[in-house]
Amino acid sequence: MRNPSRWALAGALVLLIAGGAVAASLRVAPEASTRFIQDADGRSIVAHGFNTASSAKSTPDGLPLFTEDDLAREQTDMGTDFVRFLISWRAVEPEKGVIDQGYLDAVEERVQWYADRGYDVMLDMHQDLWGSAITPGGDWGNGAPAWATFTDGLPVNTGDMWELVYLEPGTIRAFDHFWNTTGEHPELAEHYADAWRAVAERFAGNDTVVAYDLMNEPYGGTLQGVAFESGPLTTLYQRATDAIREADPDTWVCVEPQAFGFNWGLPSALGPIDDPRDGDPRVAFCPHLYPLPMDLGDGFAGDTRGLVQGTVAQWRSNVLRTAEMLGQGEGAVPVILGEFGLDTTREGAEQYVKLVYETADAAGMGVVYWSRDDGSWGPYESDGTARNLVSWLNRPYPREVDGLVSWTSSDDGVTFEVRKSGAATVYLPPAAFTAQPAVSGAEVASWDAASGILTLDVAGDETVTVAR
Ligand code: 9MR
Repeated sequence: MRNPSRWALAGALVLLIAGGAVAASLRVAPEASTRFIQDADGRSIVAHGFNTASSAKSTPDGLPLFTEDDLAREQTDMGTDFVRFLISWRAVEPEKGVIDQGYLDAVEERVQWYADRGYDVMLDMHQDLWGSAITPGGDWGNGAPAWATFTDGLPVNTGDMWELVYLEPGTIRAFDHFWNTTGEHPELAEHYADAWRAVAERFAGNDTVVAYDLMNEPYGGTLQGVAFESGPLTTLYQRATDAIREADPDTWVCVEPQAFGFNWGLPSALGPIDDPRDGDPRVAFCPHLYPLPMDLGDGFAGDTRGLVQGTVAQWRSNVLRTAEMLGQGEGAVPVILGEFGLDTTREGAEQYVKLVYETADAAGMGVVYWSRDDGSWGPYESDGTARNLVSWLNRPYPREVDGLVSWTSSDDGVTFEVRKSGAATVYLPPAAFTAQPAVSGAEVASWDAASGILTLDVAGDETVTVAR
C-alpha cells in the first residue's frame, strides 16, 4: 500500500460506483448532444482550448500569469478557439458588498486579447477547497473571499494531496455556511449571486464572452450526492441564473455537477434550471473528467487502463443523461468538457488524451484542457519549450459551423454534418496540411495555409468532408 488515503478514496469509489451504476442503468443515455453554444453570429462553436490558468488562483490581483504573446503562441501552435478563463469571487468582491471594477477592467482587457484573435470566452468562477482563508498561510484553497470564510475554528490539516483537504472539518464548515446548511449565513449565497450579476453587467454587451460557468467543482460540505445536487446546488444555480438574466439576457449559463464522484464516472442528481430569458433557454452543461486511478497518480497503462476506459464510457453516458434532463424535454443541452488533464509524462498519456478527444467528438462536446500553466500537465515548459501535449492537441476540428449536428476528426481531416445552409470554419494543422485540402459537400470560400483556417459555404443538410 503506497498511501492509505489513496486506498480510502478508492474504497469509497467502489461503493459509490456500485450505487451509481444501479441508478444510471435505469435510464438510457442519448448517443450525443446535437446542440451547441453559439457565437454572436448564431454559429455553433466547437470549443477547443485551455483553462487559463491555475496561476490566477494565487496571484494577488487574481489574474493568470499569461500574456498576449502567450495567447498568440498557443493559437499558432494548436489552433485553439476557446478559453475557460478563471475568475474568482475574492477578486470580484474583495470586500463584502464592494465590487472591484478595476479587476473587471483587467479581465475585460484579457477578453479583448481573445476577441482580437477570434476566440470565444467562458468565464469560470473558480474555487478549490472554498477559499484561501481556510488556512492561516493561505496556501491551499482559492476562490471565496476571506470575509465569506467561516471555519468556526475547526481544524484544516493539509498534506500531500490537495483534494483530501476537502475532507477537513474547517473546509466542510465553510461550505456548510455557504449552502446555509448551518442556517447561520443565508447572506453568502446572495452575495455570490450579486457578484455574478456584476460580472454579467460588465460582459452583457461583449460578444466574445459566450458563457458563464457558475461554480467550479461544487462541493456540498456535509451534504453530498443527491441531497446536495438536487437541493442547495440547484437552488444556487437558479438564483445565480436569475441574477445574471437581470443584466444579461444572452450569454450562456453553464452548470457543473458535484465534482466528487461525477468526475470519476458517477451520475448526477442536479435538477433543471429555468432560464428566464425571452426565447430559447441558454443553459449548458460543463462537467469535468478525472478518472480516479489517474487522479491518484496512475498512468493510462496496465490494470489502470481498463478501469479508466470504463470510467470514460460511464462518464459519457452520465454526462448525456444530465444534459438531457437539463434540456427539459427539448433534447440534451450543449455540453462542454470544461476540464480534463493529466501529467503527460505518465505512461499512456497520449492514448488517454486521444481517448478523451475521440469520446468528446463522438458525443458532440467541445473540450477545454486543464491547464494553460507551464510544467508537466501543460503545453510548455517554464523556459518556453513546447511539450508533447502541443502536438497531441494540434488536431483538425470544425470551429464554428452554422447548423452543426456532429463531427469526427482524424489526422487526415474532418467530417461533419450540418442541418442548414450557412458558413463553416475548419482548423487544420498547417504543418500537416500544406496544400489546400479536398472538400466534398461544401464550396471553399477561403483557405489560409499559414493559419490552417479553411472557410466553407454549405448549401444545407450536408455531410461535409475535408481531407488531405
Ligand atoms: O492543477 C491544480 C493544482 O496545481 C492545484 O494545487 C490544485 C488546487 O488548487 O488545483 C489543481 O487544479 C484543479 C482545478 O482547480 C479543479 N479541477 C481539478 C484540477 C486538477 O486537480
